[in-house]
Amino acid sequence: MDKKFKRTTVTAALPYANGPVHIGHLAGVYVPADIYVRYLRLKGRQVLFIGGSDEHGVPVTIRARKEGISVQDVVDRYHYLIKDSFERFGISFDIYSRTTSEVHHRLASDFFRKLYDDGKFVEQVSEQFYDEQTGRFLTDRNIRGECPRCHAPEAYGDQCEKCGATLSPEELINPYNAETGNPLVRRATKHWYLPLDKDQEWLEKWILQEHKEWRSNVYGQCKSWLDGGLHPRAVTRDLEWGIPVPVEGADGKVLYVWFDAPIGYISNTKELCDARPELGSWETWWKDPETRLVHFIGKDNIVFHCIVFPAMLKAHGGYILPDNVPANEFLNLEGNKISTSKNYAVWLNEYLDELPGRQDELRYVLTANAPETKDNDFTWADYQARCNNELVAVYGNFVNRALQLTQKYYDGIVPQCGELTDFDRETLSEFRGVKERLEELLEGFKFREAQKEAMNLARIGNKYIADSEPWKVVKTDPERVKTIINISLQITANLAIAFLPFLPFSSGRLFTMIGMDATGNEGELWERLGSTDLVPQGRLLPKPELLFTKIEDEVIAAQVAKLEATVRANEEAAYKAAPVKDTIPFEDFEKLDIRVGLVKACEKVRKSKKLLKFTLDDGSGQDRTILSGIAQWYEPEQLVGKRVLFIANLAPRQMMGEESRGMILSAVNYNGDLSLTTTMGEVKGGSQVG
Ligand code: B3M
Ligand code: ZN
Repeated sequence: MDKKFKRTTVTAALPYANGPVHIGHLAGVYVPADIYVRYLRLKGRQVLFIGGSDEHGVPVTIRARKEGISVQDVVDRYHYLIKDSFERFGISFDIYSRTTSEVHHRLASDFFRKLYDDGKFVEQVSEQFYDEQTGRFLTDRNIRGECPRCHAPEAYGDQCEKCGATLSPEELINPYNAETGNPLVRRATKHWYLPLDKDQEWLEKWILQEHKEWRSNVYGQCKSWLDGGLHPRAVTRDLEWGIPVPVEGADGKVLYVWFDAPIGYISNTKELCDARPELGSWETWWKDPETRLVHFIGKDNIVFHCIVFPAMLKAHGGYILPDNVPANEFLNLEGNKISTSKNYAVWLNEYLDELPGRQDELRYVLTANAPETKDNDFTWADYQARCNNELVAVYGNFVNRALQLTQKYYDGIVPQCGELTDFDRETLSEFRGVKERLEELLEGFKFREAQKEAMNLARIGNKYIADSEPWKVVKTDPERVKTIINISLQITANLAIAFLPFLPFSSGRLFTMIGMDATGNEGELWERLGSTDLVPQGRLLPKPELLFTKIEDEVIAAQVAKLEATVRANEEAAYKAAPVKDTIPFEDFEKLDIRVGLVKACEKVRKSKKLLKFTLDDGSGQDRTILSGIAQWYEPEQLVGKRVLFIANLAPRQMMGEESRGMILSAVNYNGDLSLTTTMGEVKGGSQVG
């Protein structure tokens, strides 16, 4: 870190309190932020780690309406659930507060008022869509209507999900309120705008010239925003839920959620420092140029943290600007986008209940697969593989051998280290530079690579003990074994230290198993990372336990099944029957001759995955052959003796060398599954259907 900074304020995006937090949140923001803060603390740096719930905005109001409860009830439920989840995952915030706090309402309101009094806003009256029945203005996402491009009936006010067109509500045909279905009218309303266009020049200099070191995905997104030219941005909304606009004549208007939320970082800092005066004043952490500000966010929040919030801070005056914004890309789940609204996620609270005590496993896998430079995918199969093949088979296996052999050969007492062989020296030399390598990666926000570096120590340890074969050598050269075990215990201690920022829970357990009380002196231990005299000879070690245990197949199968059930439920919920075809005269229907067929035989069709060949009794005395593409859904033998409905007077068709006389009728379910149609009662083959 640059010498000019004396302290660091680290913020992590404030998650919307409209649902639990999930693995995408952890991977994208909170595990990287926690690794970084834990590392800074190990280095003895002054750091504050600021978090909290984002409790305003549309998402929480949608959830409240959906559940028929108050918005306050929604945010109370999820604020505490999120806070608890973060605590249980060791996300070591110095404060995790919320934007419905008194402190925040006051500070955000004063912040807005200062910009207002200083004439930093542009006032604009514009026409917005208004629902006269509910008396509410609507935001883009709450407006639906016919897409002007593809005429899909339910395009959103900002985008058509069918053809992907980016829209504005004014373009929609017959716009209506997505919640109530009411038609909308246009009504004049006044809002206040942050004139970002006036910040274009200094933002270009500050970002594009002075922060070339920002991650390429962050720098690139800022550059494209700047190249596109900045425009004034509304900072107020016509909503009931939020922080009232502190200006006369602004009844019914609140601060735009993205205006108030980032200020939440500041108000949460104030709340913390007011409660803990030893931390100094909150201004020190937000206004002193010797404070470094780092924002951890997901890529969808880049513009707000690199352009809008800095513009607000600059307009207010006196604040520092972020020195770095290491935004991660997105984590997908089993190839699909994680979605709170579709309940498609691995929720942290459920993970903790269903896989108790496995916080470090998830922290490890999410860091190993972190979407640091591109979107990545979480699969339960990969989670199991990494846990079993890396944490258990490499890290856990090595430390277990070192500890178990200390028990077996020396009753748990650390043996003396004797003469070193070349192999010993070579192994220890690989440790020398580990601290520097780790620190360089951590300072550079390269947590994925840093964790790999720590895991490499375990690979070195595993190789050392496997190649030294103490269980063999003990028969011929017991003195040698003392050295092997002593060195293995030194490597074990180094692993506990190296993994401190990443896997705090298992490092804590491992310190206990090597008889080290690390509480409160982790910093000193970190400075000794790489040394080989961490575990003194003669120390009596407690009985060891396994550091990690295998993840069994059935645990993974249950998680995958849970996700599949969610996908099915979403498909079912989203299902809308296809529009009815054009009306036809009855005479057209009468041309169809639909009959009941009794299945006398049924078999697969060679070289076809889809077709089954039916032999039907159609009441004519002659067997009728019909081929039907339902082999994916039925085994032929289960259909013999069943009744099916078929169109008897279709022209015969050649299919896979067979003549098919007619069409068997199946229903196509919401998920594409085919289900044969049949009769309720026992009717004869050939009976007419009308
Ligand atoms: N709640 C958006 C999000 O959760 C927003 C972050 C605010 S950080 C000040 O992605
Ligand atoms: Zn469209």
